[in-house]
Amino acid sequence: MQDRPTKLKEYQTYIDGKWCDASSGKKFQTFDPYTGEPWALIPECDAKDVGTACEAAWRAFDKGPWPAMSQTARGKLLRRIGGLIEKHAEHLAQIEVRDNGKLMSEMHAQTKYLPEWFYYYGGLADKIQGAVVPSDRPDHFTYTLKEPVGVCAFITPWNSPLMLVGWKLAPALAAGCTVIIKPSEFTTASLLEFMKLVIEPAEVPPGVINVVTGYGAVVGEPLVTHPKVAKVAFTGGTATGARVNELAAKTFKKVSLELGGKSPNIVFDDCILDDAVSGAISGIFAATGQTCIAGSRLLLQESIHDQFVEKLVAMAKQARLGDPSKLETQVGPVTTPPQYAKILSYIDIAKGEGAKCVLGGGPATKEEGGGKYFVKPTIFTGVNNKMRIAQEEVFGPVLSVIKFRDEEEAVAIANDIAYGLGAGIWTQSVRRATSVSKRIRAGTVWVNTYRAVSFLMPFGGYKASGLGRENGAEAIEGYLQTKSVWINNGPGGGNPFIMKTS
Ligand code: TXE
Repeated sequence: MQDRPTKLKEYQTYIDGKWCDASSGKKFQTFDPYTGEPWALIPECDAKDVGTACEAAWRAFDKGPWPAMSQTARGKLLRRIGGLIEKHAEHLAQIEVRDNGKLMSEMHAQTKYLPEWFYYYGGLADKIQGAVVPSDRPDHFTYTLKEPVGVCAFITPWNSPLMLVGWKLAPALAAGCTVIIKPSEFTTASLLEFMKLVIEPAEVPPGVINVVTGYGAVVGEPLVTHPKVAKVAFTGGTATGARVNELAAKTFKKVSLELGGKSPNIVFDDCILDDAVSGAISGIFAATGQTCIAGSRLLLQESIHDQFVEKLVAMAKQARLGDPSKLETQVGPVTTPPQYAKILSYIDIAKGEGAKCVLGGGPATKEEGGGKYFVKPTIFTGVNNKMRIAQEEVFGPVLSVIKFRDEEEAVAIANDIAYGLGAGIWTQSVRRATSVSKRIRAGTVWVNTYRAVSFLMPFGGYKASGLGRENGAEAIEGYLQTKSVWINNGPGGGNPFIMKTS
């Protein structure tokens, strides 16, 4: 078990290559969701600190070592960052667990995998190139340049704090952007440790990566509206994403949004049943259901419904709740008090709507392995797709089971939702796998697996689940803009009052 000291650790934030307090001198507490106790103090920044960070990021983008650095040197720097994350993966995972209550087994896997993003985008840094474009007029030479968009603001959530920063940071640095990161007020510490253990020793020039810590609207809104910010990359809830998009539009910023989901996990009667049961569990109870890709709507073909539910309940009942820092724990606490209240309120809503609770259905007691913010793995059957429990994101360990007759009905139910982030399909038929994957309106479809992500595969949402893509070569495009250059090697002249066409 990790050591849990009682004295509060004091953090500073990192702006323009220097460690500093908030300009107001204020600090706020961050909590360990397992014990419910505060464990660290974080600077409470405001619009003034945002202004300082934006100016620093702009200076670093405009002059100094960063824009002068070759793409190859940037690639090497990214690989150095990757190496330092590997070195400190264990420690970073421990901080994540203390701050967000996710399982050590999961957070360690995440911090060990995170270097791959920096190796991959480090490798791509000097493959970013424009093109020589054929010209339709004699004497003209035309080409394009791929240039960084400029200063980027990242606003990130509490569910996978470092990983979701890494998904943005690696392609942005590879593209040559500078960055300001506003982490969630619930889970700031791992990013500050990352700055100390990784970014400083990697010798990233001052102003290239800045952190402004603090509350959502107080720090987030001045960041999203600051004139020096050219792009906002946001991961969080759909309502906040809409607000960010609206604010950013006023100054024509580029925006990428990775928002919520209500993903269908569809089980056909020709699947390998035990694999699908395990896939359904991983879809909703892993990470205590606090993932945007949670398979929170389990669509079961009616011919296997009863048998499947029986196996599912039997397996979910075995889940070991407890201290997230212990490797044997399978379900940990909910990360934030508002999230805990939200999950419990949705359990009440589901009961009120007439769904049948066949497992869990409330807080987990100490005897059941729970603690302050624990919700029992909960399964509702008899859900129809019109109910709120089927349509709205709970972001917790609450599964809605919906019956379907055939492929046609499964696709109709899967798509009858505002979201479109992920979907699972369990079948042994290649025809069904390819055809249903094509018809589902979601950014990712997993067949006979669930929750797989990689630096190589684009990730993002259809519909209300977001805009743009993270990961894969495509993500770099979000941090670049194209410049067209025309060079006239011939005589000037011609009619100056008309557009120059060929
Ligand atoms: O997220 P918020 P919350 C979903 C999930 C959850 C709900 C609310 O359903 O129950 O969102 O969670 C910053 N201007 N997801 O309230 O508010 C905030 O400080 C600028 C899905 O925790 O979206 C934090 O850094 N920024 C999700 C970030 O936005 C603002 C992950 C996300 O917080 C702001 C988390 C404002 N006005 C929640 N208000 C996913 N896609 O994985 C807040 N923020």
